[in-house]
Amino acid sequence: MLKKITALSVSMMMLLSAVLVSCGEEASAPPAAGGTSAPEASPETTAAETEAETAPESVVPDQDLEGYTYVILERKNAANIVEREGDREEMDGDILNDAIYTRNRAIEERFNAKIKSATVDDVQAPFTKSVKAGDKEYSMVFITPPASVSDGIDGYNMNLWEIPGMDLTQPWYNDVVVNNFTVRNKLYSALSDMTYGASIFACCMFYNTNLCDKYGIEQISETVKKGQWTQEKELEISKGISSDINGDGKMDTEDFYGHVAGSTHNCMNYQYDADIPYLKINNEEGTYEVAIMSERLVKTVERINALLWEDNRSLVTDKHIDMFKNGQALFITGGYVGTMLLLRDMEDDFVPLTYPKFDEAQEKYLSMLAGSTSFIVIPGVYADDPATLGKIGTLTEALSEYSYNNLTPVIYDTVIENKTSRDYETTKQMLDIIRDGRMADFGYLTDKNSYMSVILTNCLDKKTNDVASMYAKKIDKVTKFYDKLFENFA
Ligand SMILES: [Ca+2]
Repeated sequence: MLKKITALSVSMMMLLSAVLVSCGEEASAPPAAGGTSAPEASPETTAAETEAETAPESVVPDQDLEGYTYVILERKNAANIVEREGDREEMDGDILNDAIYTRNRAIEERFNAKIKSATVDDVQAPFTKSVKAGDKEYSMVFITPPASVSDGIDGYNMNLWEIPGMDLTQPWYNDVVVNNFTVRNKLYSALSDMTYGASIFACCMFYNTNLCDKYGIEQISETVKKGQWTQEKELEISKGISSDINGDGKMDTEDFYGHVAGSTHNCMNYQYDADIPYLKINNEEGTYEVAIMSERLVKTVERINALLWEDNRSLVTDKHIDMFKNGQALFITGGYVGTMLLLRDMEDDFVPLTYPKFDEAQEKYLSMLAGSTSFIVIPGVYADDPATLGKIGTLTEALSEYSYNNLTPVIYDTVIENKTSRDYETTKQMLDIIRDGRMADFGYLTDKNSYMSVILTNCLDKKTNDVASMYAKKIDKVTKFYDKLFENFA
């Protein structure tokens, strides 16, 4: 059923004037996917019942938490697009605001608890300060993925496997993050549906559906559904459609392209979404292997170099958004799901698109999460306080479950607003695929010194396919760094 949403949150409106923040510009991370496909409606649930008031039956047992106040420390906003994911104090008619408000009040009532959010410009300093002081002022912290990992290693976070009431195998926790970030049975942060940015910040591309019709190309959404959306497919489609539309003999921002990007860094998703992890980790042993150097990487570098620099397929320019909106490119890279809000006044129709697979044999489409995503962290001050920890675990679980069932569908409606019904269905299908493929790469998130994680970008900048020498230059530094890091996980 097509749902028309008219309310638009203030934060979403801000995005319209915001600069497109690319996936990766902020060094972020990508969580993984899997456990987070769209909720399945139970048989007795009708479309009308997907409103926030009617959660499906909960797997979390009701409890009396004796008025416990659950305080979430979080950023005021992320990338000018996501704000106050933890709590909203009143209903204001905005669908997202009201969904968060309704969620929290419903959980408060069920568990006899209070849910509040403490917002700051930067979470890191107040978080570590409170842990050092032994203060129990925060129950939960929303923090960027890289910070969450290093805070864990530095001893500031609880091991999430040891929280009573939390079941990390539930679908409201992203299973790729749970699996890839658990080292020696310790997991210091996770991605939960509690943070709606987890849906907004999944990296994706977009394509112009009118241009497919114009050039006689199959709608890319169909190609995706058939499992045939691959790097080579994009190369093939982009080749030959670029043209010097003003006829001045040079190719620039006045002309037409297969693909536009804001920077080479925007293209990093081609690497991770082609299932080329940086590290392979043995969770039990706590050991690792640098896995990035592979035939897959070499091929990907060759192909994306060709996409960017050969046959005028692409233009890399800071005018990429305007050009795409103006119908001057079939594909645009460098955005995430929330970028749809930036594009909504575009005249042509557009649809979000997962990045291509390496080849058709790749098991599933992947979507790296942008660094503006928040992971959840529980402060390490509760280690000797199992009673409070149990309350925190219960509320975290209940909030995550409720969000998975009732908040996530609302987020889609917010970004899909104003679509025609034809595009609404296609867009929703593509968003489901993107959501289902969300992933984070442990090496990408933790690599602070070597920039091995962005080896594709480095090759694109230098317009070289010589991945091997790039790798050779960095591998010693990388090994030294990770030997130490994994030692510290002990
Ligand atoms: Ca020209």
